[in-house]
Amino acid sequence: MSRFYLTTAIDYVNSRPHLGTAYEKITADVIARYKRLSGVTTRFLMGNDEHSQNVFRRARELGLEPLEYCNRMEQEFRGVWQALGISFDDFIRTTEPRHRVGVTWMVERIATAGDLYEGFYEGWYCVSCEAFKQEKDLVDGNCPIHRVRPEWIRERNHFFRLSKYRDALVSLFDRHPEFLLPDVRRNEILRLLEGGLEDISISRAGQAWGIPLPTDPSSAVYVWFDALINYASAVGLGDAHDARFAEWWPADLHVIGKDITRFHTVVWPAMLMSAGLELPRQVFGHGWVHLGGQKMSKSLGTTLDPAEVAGKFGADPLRLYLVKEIPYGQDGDFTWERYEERYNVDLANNLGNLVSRVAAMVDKYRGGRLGAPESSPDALASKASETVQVYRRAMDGFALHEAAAAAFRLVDAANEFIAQTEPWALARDPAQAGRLDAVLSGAVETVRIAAVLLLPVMPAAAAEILARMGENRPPASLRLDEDTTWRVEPERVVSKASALWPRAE
Ligand code: ME8
Repeated sequence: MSRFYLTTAIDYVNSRPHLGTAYEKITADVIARYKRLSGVTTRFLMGNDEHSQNVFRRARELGLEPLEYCNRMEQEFRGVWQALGISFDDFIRTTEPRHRVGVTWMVERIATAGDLYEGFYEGWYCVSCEAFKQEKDLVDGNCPIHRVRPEWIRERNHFFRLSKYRDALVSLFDRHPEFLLPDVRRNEILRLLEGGLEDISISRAGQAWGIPLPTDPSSAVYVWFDALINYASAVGLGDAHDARFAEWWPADLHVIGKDITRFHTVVWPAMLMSAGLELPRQVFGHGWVHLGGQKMSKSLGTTLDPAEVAGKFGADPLRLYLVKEIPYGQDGDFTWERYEERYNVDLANNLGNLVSRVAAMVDKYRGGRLGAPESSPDALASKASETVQVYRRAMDGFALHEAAAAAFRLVDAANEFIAQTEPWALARDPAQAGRLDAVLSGAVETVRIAAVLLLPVMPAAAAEILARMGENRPPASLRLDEDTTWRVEPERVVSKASALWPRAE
């Protein structure tokens, strides 16, 4: 049986989720829901990255123990993810014992492989990136991402022999061009590999907030080395590797932001190679969501609260906007004006209006019940089947925006069909009763198929539309193949209800 193990980056908890971090979880959720709809047994992991110095400092600012602070933040994060309809199956925190077991096991294995050595580190460190910086990376002496001056660090550290894995990584990228998508990200990493790799420090001396390095407990494991292991520790990496590890490792897909592709496609595979574990099959590095053209970042204070945005029209309109308006893999922009405009066009005028019109006509002309029509509108039926194919290809190639757009083209086709067939005119002529049945059934069927296609993107709204169109099976039991095939039902009960998306003025 096919299975799919999908993960997102785990978030630093020094502040609440923002629209950019939410974008990542929403797009990964669309992929997870699409896989489940396709009948693939899916495991979707998310979590929190807690051993960061910024987290420690934030807790102290608030006068809290770091763990107590992280416990509170877990609730904040879970609350936002729930409000956005994110359907993760597991949520890992790096302070959990299961993660510590995995990190300890992995560091010991890497040490046994001869890939750890002691050395002296001196250089710049940006706490917001949690990354060492070279002089050439800085702009006017500042971290170019966070625009703050990095700290100068001089300490005894433990190093990982990353340089040893350069050729193996080059060969990985050669053999598996699909390992890192989209291609722009792949090309960046290939250029980096061409320049050669330096070993990296994987410990921080004398740091209490973190997982003790098993080979030198006075040091903590460097937060990135710690964090990457979450993907494996969540499924039972450790001394005995519980049964879930055999079932779920390697991961099929890591969804991450473009700023952290180097960690996921250079450092992480090298760590796994050193430990003798299988590599993840694919990494997708999505782009940035900007806010009115500005980079969104916690440390710059230019963020937007996703729960607040979802509070305006609901979570599904926000999900649709982020998925459909931003080509997946590229950067995109959010402004309230554009958001409202797209809401009115796609939802109030287009899909929402279609659902209301179709239900109102079935109610008015047929008392809410449709029998089996004598014929089906062939052009509409073939438009539906062609849309399903386009949608599948797009989803399978991670062109989530194209998949959403395809579903909306089917909505357009249904609106045009109604405009052309004029059911209100057919209703005036008793001789056209059979034709009216066919037109109404065809419209309902098209709306039903569009709603199945929209389940991954707009789960709550699509479920509501399906219920209104008389689909009484639970959405989780629907399957892409069977349930997007054109159907002629012996009877459909269609319900009229209030407008799904009132126009925003
Ligand atoms: O990087 N638009 O955590 P994080 C889109 N803990 N994506 C964005 C974004 C934006 N404006 N801002 C951030 C970390 N992201 C580490 C990850 S994984 C083993 C450890 C993305 O809270 C960012 O690229 O800073 C990352 O994938 C995720 O949000 C979490 O960012």
